[in-house]
Amino acid sequence: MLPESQSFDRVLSSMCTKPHPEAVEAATRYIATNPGDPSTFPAVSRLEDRAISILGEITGLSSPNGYITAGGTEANIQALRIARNAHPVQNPNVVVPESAHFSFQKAAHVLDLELRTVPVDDQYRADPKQISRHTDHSTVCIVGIAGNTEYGRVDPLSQLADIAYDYQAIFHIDAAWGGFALPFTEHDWNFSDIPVDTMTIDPHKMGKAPIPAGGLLVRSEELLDSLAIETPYLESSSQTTLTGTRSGAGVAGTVAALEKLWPSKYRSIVNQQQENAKWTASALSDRGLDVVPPELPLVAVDLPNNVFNELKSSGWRISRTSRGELRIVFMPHVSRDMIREFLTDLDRLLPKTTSN
Ligand code: 0PR
Repeated sequence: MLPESQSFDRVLSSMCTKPHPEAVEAATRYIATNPGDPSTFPAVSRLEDRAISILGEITGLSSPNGYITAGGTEANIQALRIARNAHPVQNPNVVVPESAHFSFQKAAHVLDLELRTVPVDDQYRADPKQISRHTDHSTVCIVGIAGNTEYGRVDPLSQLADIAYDYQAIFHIDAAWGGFALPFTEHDWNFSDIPVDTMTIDPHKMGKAPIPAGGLLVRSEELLDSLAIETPYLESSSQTTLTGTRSGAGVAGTVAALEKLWPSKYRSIVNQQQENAKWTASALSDRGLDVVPPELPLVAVDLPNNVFNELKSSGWRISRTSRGELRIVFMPHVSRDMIREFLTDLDRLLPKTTSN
């Protein structure tokens, strides 16, 4: 017998969450299907079309192309592969803000691209001047982050798109985490707001689909087709995915979650978590702590090392930014009560540990 699986109790660091029960049921039902072989498994293949069509609605893309990936890492690798294929130049490079997720380092390794990592501004957003300074005619892709991993910040995306346009580079947006929150904000971030070519948006993060379910969306069929590899012994003639055999669980779980939650339930989850994030940020400031206030539902706060370690040993699942702040990601399972409990534990530690 395997031990009990873990619950999301006291989990403040994860960008995944408790999936919707109907999505779990759908994922279980389709677990043995393979959307990588659409002629043998047409039902799950139709579901994937449905998933991409709803993700198109969410991201303002009226004839969406793309597929359900294993996660944000695969989607980011594939986006850079599209960019490299679209611009066959010598020594191609990709320009990313330093806030970019480490999956871009993996992508650059796999694709043998030079990764130019550019300093962010004092608000942890990409700095268009710096991005422009690092871009040249061997740049095949500029990446903007719509909800970065450490601070939840949204880059100045239309300015980055302009730079990409000037250099005829692909503009990729990584909305892996932020993509399910941004439709309910004032930000310009999607395909209809700005000329973006490719986008990562992960149902297994804010979308409440079970893992593994990432999303790659591509503006044109030609760009997606640049990934096509012939599959001679399958009935379908080519594959654009990175993986071959894929579980239909990710696809079915995504469709079930999207049909259940888009748009009104996602809207209420996001509004509630924005409120929780604001409330928590001011509760932490009231305690004299240095807080990075939330733009999307994510708060970072400077804590003494020993306090962080004590919280960790008392069962809180927490993680740090590269600068050392504690990160709280307000995923749907993070309730106001959970935060109150966290603050109670924090209050027990703060006076004791900061006074010595
Ligand atoms: N892009 C962004 C903006 C991300 O935040 C992440 C993951 C990715 C891409 C890569 O996505 P996949 O992990 O789906 O390939 N960000 C979190 C991280 O690595 C993911 C995470 C999820 C972390 C659950 C912890 C956890 O328990 O930090």
